[in-house]
Amino acid sequence: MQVTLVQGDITAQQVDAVVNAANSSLLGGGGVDGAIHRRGGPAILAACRELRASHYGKGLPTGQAVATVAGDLPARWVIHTVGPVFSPAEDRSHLLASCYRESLRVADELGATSVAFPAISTGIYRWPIDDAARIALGAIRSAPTQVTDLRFVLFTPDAYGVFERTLGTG
Ligand code: AR6
Repeated sequence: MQVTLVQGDITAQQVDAVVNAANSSLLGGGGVDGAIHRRGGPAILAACRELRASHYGKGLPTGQAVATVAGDLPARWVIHTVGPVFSPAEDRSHLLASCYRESLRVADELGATSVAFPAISTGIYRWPIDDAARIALGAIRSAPTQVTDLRFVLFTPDAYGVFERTLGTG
């Protein structure tokens, strides 16, 4: 598996699947989630509503992942995963690692071999970027997957720099 870092907007990535840093409702939000729904158009929200009406009546639990169509995005699928909200009082690292592992498991089920990830939980959910990069890279390295092209798409130069350093030292 080749791991690459990209600085930019995840919605522009030409990959089989882009991962969305969603919330349990699957019905949209800000950050990456807002950008994916805006650029991808209403087909994604319609697919999410169907998931809520069928398998995920109570929402998608934290640490799990599920796929939908990608609407107008260049990707074929969106893999929605729900990161944990950072807590200084409770170690939720296993849930953050689970987002990466479960997203790759869903990618394998789809037959997606190129996947773009955002830095899950590091925005609205406030996870410190250094720690999140360490957990993300550790999780994808140890995951059994058929994905051959894995990209982390970092929105800011700072986040890119942190992932670059962590990739170099990990
Ligand atoms: N492309 C790539 N990265 C981005 C983009 C983009 N277009 N936009 C933001 N980022 P966040 P979370 C970065 O907040 O912390 C939503 O409301 C951002 O700088 O998108 O997991 C959901 O519905 C940060 O580094 O996700 C949930 O309620 C990273 O992506 C909640 O936010 C993740 O930030 C999830 O919060």
